[in-house]
Amino acid sequence: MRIDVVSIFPEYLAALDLSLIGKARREGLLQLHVHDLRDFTADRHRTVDDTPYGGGAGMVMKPEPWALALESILAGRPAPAESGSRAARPVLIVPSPAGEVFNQALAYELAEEDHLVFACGRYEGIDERVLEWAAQAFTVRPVSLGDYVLNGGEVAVLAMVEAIGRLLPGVVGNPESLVEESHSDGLLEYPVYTKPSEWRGRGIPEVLLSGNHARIARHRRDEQLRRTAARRPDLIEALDPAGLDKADKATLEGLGYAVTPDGVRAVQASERTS
Ligand code: J9N
Repeated sequence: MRIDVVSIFPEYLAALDLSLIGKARREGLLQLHVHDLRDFTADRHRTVDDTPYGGGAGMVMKPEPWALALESILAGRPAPAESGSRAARPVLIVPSPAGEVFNQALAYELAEEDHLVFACGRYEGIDERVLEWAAQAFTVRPVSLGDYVLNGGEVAVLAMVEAIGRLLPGVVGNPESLVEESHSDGLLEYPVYTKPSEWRGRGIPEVLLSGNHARIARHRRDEQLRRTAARRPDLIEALDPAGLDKADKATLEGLGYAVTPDGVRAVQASERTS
């Protein structure tokens, strides 16, 4: 996969030289290129922003530097290999609190693409005409990291590139660690423990020392359900009942949920029998 990032703070993306993603780059599994938007300005002050038409707070990113930066990225794409073969459109991801919310499903979807381009806005945003114009050559996707406000897209890009990059073939050494983790089954992960078995007066659940793998699996599944009900009741209500076994249903009922073929719903305290 190739990823290009355009930013007025290219040094912000230096973290992508480190750890798993840095290793993937050095091994050629991921080609990542960071571009300074100011290199695509033509004035002495390398101006990237201006005041908003219609008034209002803050500054808006000017369109022309964005068009020149994106055109230079498009110009660097390899020509289609043979006549009649057309390369997939690159995807232009624009971090924005007004975008669709990034999640693991979107990470998997984007990990299938050949070419991602991230446009990091600052200030109050990028002139909307850039997104309209870019749709001629890119699939444009405004994406939010979550319902909170950042000063710019760079931190969102760090998170998204890490989430996507670790799904690329060969990046995570043991691919089994990708399937067992949080959110892949719609539940939060179970709590984990390591040595010593007693630490500062605190033990660990006895069952983990039993060697009984079926009981351990059941205990962990119940901990996932309990934790998810406590922290993310929205995920419990989104579960597909077809993916729940008898013991799951019993645990959920004990946690105050009713499980029917139609779904899982919270039972009002006043409706509960036991
Ligand atoms: N989720 C999210 C994105 C943002 C941005 S992108 C550019 C400025 C702010 N805030 N929150």
